[in-house]
Amino acid sequence: MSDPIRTERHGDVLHIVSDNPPVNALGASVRQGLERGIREAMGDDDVKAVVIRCDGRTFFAGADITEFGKPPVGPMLPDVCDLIEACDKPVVAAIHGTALGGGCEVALACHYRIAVPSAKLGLPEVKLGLIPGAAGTQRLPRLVGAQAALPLVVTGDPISARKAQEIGLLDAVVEGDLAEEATAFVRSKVGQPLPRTSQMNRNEDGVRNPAIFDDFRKQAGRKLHGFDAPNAAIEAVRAAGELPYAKGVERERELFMKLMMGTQSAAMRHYFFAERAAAKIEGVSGDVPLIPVNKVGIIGAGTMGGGIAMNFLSAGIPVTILEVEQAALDRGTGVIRKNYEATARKGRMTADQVEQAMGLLSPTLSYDDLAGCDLVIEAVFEDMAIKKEVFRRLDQVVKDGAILASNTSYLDIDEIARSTARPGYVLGLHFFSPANVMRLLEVVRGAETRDDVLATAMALAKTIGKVAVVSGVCDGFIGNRMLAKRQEQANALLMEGAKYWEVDEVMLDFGFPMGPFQMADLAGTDIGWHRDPSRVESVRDALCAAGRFGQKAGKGFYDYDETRQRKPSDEVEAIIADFAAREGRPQRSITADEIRERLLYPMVNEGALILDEGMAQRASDIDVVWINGYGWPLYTGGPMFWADTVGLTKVVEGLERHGLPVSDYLRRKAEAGERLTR
Ligand code: 3H9
Repeated sequence: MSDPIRTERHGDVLHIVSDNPPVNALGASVRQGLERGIREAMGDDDVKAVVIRCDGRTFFAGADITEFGKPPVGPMLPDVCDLIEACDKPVVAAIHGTALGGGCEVALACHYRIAVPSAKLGLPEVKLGLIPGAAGTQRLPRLVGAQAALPLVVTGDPISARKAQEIGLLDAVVEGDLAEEATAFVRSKVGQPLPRTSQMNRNEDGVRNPAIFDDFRKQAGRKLHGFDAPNAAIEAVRAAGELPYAKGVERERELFMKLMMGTQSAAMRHYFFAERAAAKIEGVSGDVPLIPVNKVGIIGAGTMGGGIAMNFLSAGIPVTILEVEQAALDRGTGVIRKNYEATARKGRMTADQVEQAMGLLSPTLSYDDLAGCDLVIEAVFEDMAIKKEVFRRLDQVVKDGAILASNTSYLDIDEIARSTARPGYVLGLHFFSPANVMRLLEVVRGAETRDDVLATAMALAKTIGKVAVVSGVCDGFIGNRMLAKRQEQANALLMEGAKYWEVDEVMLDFGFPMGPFQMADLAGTDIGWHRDPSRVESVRDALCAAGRFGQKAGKGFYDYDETRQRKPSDEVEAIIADFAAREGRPQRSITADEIRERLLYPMVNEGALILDEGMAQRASDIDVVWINGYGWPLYTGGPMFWADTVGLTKVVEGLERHGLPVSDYLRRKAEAGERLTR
């Protein structure tokens, strides 16, 4: 492997330049090169100042995550940072792209930092279940104050160059050629006292006013719930005020190492690579030519169709939306506008941007207006006969070579495709509700779906900010197929004596944002209901017959008050008791452990089946689906990674103990002592 670090002389200024694609991660050879470069500068009297910069698309985007968990190779990043800071000649970091994590810490160790206007700076380690580990939590507060450091370290969200300059993280934002600007900048500092971040004292704000830490914790509230790293991050920033620098660094190290050894960080690092792996399609090369998508058609302006449309409008792609009646069309477009206006009121969009997005929307009642679309997504009622009819019509009017997609959440895409003369151009695009908000997109690959069609869908997903996962054609695809197994057990538990709020509570404790019965209330208990109140064959039928349609009706499994606070309902308890008695099931008290195992282990088993059948490309794809589509807690890594941390033997034993099926695939993996994920 060639050396990723080179040095260049620009007169009396030494440039240390990294070229380590794709993101200039700070792997061992980069750290070695940085050390060599600084030593070269220190040992050469002709060098008066130093610039550290990167080739390629970005400044150092962080430590090399692939090295984590492997035997360390020196020099370590904290030592490299200390060496940079100790340099007796001014050193400036010249930043473009993203200076993240270890990259931001290298910049903090430099005496000065300048950046181009488009640059972003951040300490995203918490997103990997960590805190900055190269003195970032100690240097940053000393440079910008604890108050300004907290959001950066605790939320991990990067900030713009302008904002960084405002808080004092950047010394300058420069418009011209970055290398030249940096040379001139650092040359102007020769002979001046060197500002060393570790010796600064703006962190005293946290000592004068220690309430800022608790206030911040309160403010961040639920978002941090269950995650270890953000609390450790707050503690580290606090330590920066309370302890001398060297002691603070020790404290950071302790916290960092504890997190690094824990399962949360392992899970979140797994997720980081899982999300990126999901974008890759097995058997399809990365350079298959994509089909340009400049205009999208959407059939159905209901909640789903409208939400889907917003994704494209927000990305600047024109949308033609079709309904059968003018009233429904007006209602649908009205809701889209209302949603955008609500976003604008929250300050996340300007009034101009609202008009721009709405200007790209063409409502229509005529299929003929879809003729020129490159992609049409159908979001009509979940009924095979209706879908087939829609696809037959689309096939007739939409130009050749255009993609036809269904947003079905469980119907057979192959059967839908066969109703057209272009099955190769048909696939499923399963959005999750609310479709303008939820990040997950299941891209369903039919038996005949062409490679370029699939690759186009995956690329388009990225353009509209979705995390896409490829699924094969099976009932419920990846997500809903596994959800059905959880629901089956949730319902069975009620019949055996578990209370529905206990079941929900166990899932909340596990880290889900809501339990299965809260979810039923949110979605509406009447989804798919036969609408005959005299036909009561299930608890769900009984709820609907009693007008308990869920949150929208103010009552479902729970009773809701005006603030949507939920309370268990006596009426529902009586309904459930009645059904349990009818089934003749003996009632018993059921432990939280049993509830958790019976809800989650069957999902793992179903995931294993999905893998065995090739319906998911890899175990980590299943984790991506559940984390983004159903609120599975990120810090457990998703169902497949979680099962690996529990131990597959234990999962199999649990399934057997509860009399539940075990797939051959899961049993084989358990017996071989293997994992589901890598
Ligand atoms: C850290 O710094 C800890 C220190 O405090 C401790 C020091 C002691 N390492 O995302 P993309 C790969 S923790 C290794 O698709 P984009 C990525 O897997 C780190 N590999 O591009 C992918 O590979 P592939 C803190 C990495 O343009 C390829 O690069 N830093 C790393 O959409 C392209 O990535 C972070 O957490 C890495 N650090 O986004 C930043 N980063 O092509 C993590 C990326 O084989 N990175 N790869 O699938 C990011 O947020 C985004 O990658 C970035 C670019 C915004 C930079």
